[in-house]
Amino acid sequence: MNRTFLAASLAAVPAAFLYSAAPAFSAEKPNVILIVADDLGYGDISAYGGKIRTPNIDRIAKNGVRFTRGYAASATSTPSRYGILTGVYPWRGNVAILPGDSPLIIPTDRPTIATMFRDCGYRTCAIGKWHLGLGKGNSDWNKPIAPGPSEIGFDYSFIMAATNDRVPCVYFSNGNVVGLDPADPISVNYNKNFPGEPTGKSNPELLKMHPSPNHGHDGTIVNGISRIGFMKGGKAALWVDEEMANVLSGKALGFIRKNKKRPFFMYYALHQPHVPRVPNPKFAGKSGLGPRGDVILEADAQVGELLDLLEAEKLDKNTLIVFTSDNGPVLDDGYADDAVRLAKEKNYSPTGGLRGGKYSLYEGGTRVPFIVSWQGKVAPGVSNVPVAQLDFFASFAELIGGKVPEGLDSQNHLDVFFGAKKQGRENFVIEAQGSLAYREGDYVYIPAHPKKSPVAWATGIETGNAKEDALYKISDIHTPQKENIAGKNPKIVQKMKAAMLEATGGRI
Ligand code: NG6
Ligand code: CA
Repeated sequence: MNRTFLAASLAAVPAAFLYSAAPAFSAEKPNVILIVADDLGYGDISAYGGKIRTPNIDRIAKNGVRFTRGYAASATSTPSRYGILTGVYPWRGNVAILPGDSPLIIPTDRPTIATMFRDCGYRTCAIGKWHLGLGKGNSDWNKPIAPGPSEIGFDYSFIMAATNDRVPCVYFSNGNVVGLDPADPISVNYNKNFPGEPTGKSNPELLKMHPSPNHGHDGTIVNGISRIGFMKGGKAALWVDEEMANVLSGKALGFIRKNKKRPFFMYYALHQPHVPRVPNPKFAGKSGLGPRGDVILEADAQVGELLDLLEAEKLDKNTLIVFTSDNGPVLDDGYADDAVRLAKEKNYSPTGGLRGGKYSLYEGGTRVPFIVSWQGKVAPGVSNVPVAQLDFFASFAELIGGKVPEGLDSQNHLDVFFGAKKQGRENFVIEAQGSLAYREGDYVYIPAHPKKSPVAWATGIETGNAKEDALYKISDIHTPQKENIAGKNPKIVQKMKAAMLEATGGRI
């Protein structure tokens, strides 16, 4: 289908008039940069009213549509990212948080958002956090590891295998550990330590950042920080957390410089503010909110470097940028970095007042910063139409003339992403730690999950798993979800339950 876009000089005109819904045009091929932060909350950036100043992320918002009801598919990383890349609900395959030695969970014969872009003539890359598994299992980390990003559509990748709190703490470029000395091979084990290797548990005196009680994170020590899991060797290849932003930024900027003459798709998965939060000294102590706030400043500066390069290379008008987060925020996710105390002291809400957070079926789990900008094409503004990251696949396919395979859950809502339409997805199934909830219209229905924990272990976050069905109205921006209105509205509950069963094929 073809479309006509009008220029942003008409920015004063409401978005709905700027983007004509139906007319014919030939597919345009802007560069697309999809920035996905890690555990960044709705209230963590200033464009959303947060206290931490994020002028660069706000630059994207200033030029784009800022969604007040933008959703990740899941309240944790692996399933959320799986949804973005495959366009399929992660709960269909029971996708959950992966250890760092997991095999790739996306079948290589499955079309992904990256193969879709590549088939349309784009150069594609994945930079930063991966967390979708690598190799076939039982990997020899000292040899090229496949399948990985290259086998599911990314021409170039520079990634960490899982999370910054999990071994192996090394970067992988196109399937190879970067900077590996063959004389010092890497071994990884998620069950037991290697004899004689220090851990956070046995050698706390070696730590510069300590694990919180009752979380884990007391395995192998890398850069003075103990991680989840055990690894040995690869000393020359180990990452330095303080430098991670610079390293990833260098790779992202390098990719753009190299591919500026052709359309490119960049999946840019920032590592902040996931634990361990270790800012570059440039940002340490600058936010007043401890390391968690400092690394958000760092992430913002990283985004600034990207935007500056796009401007310098005159690519800014030809590049569609999405900024979002894989799931909601958490204060204590495993390290004693003072985030809880400082948030309390400064009355800081990383969810921006939304209930719950990471791991939660409440809004704080999946309702995240969600900005879409394309200068001159997308009329800047704020939209309260519900949108989902799951829909990037089908929507970008619509934009560039790409193929959407049969059977995806991803839907084309390009008009909504561009701020034009008032009607988006009819419904959306949310997942958190294997539990599901159902959103339709202004309501969210959280079925009773009586056997599951109401609190996400020592994070203290309410999961939304309760003994009874819950119904909440979520029409306003700062949805507190204080009152469960299920009891007063049995008919709506019944309707929502039936609709949910239909949407999930019988799963509740
Ligand atoms: C949890 C970890 C948490 C974090 C999370 C993954 C424990 C107790 N907690 O299992 O620290 O790593 O996994 O976060 O192990 S995510 O953003 O990648 O989903
Ligand atoms: Ca995350």
